Amino acid sequence: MAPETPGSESRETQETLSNLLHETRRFAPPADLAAAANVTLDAYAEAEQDRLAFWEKQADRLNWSKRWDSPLEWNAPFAKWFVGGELNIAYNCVDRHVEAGRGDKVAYHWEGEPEGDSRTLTYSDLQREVAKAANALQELGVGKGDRVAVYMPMIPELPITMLACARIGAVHSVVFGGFSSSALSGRIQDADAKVVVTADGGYRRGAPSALKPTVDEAVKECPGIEHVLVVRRTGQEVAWTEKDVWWHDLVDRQSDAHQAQAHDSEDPLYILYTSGTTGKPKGILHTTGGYLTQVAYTHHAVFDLKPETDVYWCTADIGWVTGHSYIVYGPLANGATSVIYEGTPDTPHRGRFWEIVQKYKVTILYTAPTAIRTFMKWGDDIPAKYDMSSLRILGSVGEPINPEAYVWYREHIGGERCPVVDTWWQTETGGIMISPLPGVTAAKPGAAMRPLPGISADVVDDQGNTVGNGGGGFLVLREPWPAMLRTIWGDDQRYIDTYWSRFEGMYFAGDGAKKDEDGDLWLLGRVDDVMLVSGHNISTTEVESALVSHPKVAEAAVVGATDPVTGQAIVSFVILRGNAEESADIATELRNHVAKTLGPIAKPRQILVVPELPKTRSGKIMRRLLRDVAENRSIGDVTTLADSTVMNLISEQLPSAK
Ligand code: 6R9
Repeated sequence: MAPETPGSESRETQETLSNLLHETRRFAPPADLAAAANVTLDAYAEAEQDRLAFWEKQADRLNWSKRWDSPLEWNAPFAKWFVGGELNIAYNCVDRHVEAGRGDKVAYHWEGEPEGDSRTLTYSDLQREVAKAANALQELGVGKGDRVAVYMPMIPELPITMLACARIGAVHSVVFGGFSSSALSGRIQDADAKVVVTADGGYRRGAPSALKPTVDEAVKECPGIEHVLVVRRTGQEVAWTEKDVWWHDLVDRQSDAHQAQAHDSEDPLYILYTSGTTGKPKGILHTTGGYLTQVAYTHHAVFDLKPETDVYWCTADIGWVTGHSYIVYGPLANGATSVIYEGTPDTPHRGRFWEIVQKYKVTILYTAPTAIRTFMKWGDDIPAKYDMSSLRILGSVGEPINPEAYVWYREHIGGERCPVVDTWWQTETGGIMISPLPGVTAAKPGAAMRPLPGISADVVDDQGNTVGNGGGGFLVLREPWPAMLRTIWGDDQRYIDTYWSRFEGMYFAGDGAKKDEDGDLWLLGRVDDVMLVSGHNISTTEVESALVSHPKVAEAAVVGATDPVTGQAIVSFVILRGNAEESADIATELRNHVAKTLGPIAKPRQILVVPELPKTRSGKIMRRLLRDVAENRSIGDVTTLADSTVMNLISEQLPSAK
């Protein structure tokens, strides 16, 4: 990390976040885990000494058809990693494990949402399926560099399609199965895709949910689409056009052998759109060699993956970057055995996740704070019914994890023995950047702790100066990293403007962060969400964490609403825990609790008890919509909400809560 300067001046600036939360709990790694850990303290020193040599060593985890000439070409802000190297990602994720005699090892335990509906795919199975799908895509005329849009439920054909694209050098663009036809057509048009792979539908909340009609709508707007390849998953009736072809008609008759070509280290692998709050979605472009290197290394390091014995489960949707990097590419590159679950955690009952952990003896679980808070709300007695003694490491991603949620996760899911790794990263970073190492770090609940070996992250003030310990400001990345986005698809200027213009020579992540007294990093939410109350910048995360630390609160979202006296005032939306009763003075109780925990400056002006919060499909709270409610505006664009009815529920609640 960059040298530190005293933080006192920078703490005064208006642009700098107030540092309110003090957390003193520490959880050291269990001794046996530390003793056998994949990565030890030495890795930091090694990477510090020679960052590029460190990443070259990690690139050697992969099988290269042609070795690179140089590790990095940095034409800021444009990077090329492992320049001149060639490899095939599908070969690295699948074939090489089969060739090494591990073909019978399970790659995926797939669990459908309907109970009893499951499939097991070994690495040999996956090799055959990917080869057939690659042959099928080629028969449809898909070649190297062509874009393939993917709009599918969480079924095995989804990773198979991604790997088939990677194998032939086609670029996949996976679009969340919950997005509307206009969101889908916009993404198809932006990437100029020529094929869409989809399914008739998928299962969600106990019922088949159609996908094909949405694709039909979207394709009408996309003349560039030549074929639509359709998996039969639910057996629903579907309309059919001359562009449509069934997966079972085309793929099943293909040869299960396919010769993989080597691709350049910088050939595009995929585009993934991030919605952002304004403007059109950004097509984040990832390439081949550097991306696979970093996701493989971080999956090995952060989850301490032992491929022979671990059963790893990342509960994310594959349509989110977390699924790309940590369900598909990282785990497969490492030869892991993973679980994929198609459905929702409460179908057919609220113990479904823990039933799956018990069934497959899952050892590593990677999920999101939003899910953890939901489980807290449902009650401790649910996970207590299952045998989860197989678990050894727990991960969190997607939002800052509130200390209370962290402690609950550790205790009620991890049996107080499993380290929790809070992993900070973004679609743009491609892989995990800041995280504890489970065998090394004495982790603090709520802190992402330190940049991983080989990564240089820092917190700067509004002038771009590094803040001292105890200071807050903006999270930046100082050096290029292997899995970094290469650009925004078709728009280099927007890439420069969005990420590389706020601070000279640094990548601006858009997140607020602080360094505590030990120099450990805490993420404080998107800077767009920061509230300015009586001249103090206050992070939404800290106030939400204070609310969640109250025994009656399961979830909280806070926003700043215009206020004649304080500039902005804090308005809180809370969901109560399953067993908590809504009493007349709950608002006073919670306001006082926040004042006691963080200080009077952070006391919310209003507390509104609501049944749900607006979230994206990856579980991030959409504070923008809550600001509309708090400021009595009509509610903005809700197209990326997981459940578009939520805003009605909240609005209905308002008069009584005020
Ligand atoms: C992987 C992913 C990125 C944004 C990021 C930040 C938030 C993700 C976090 C976290 C605090 C963590 N975020 N992980 N904030 N602690 N451990 O989520 O990618 O969907 O692109 O979102 O998510 O705000 O900037 P993406």
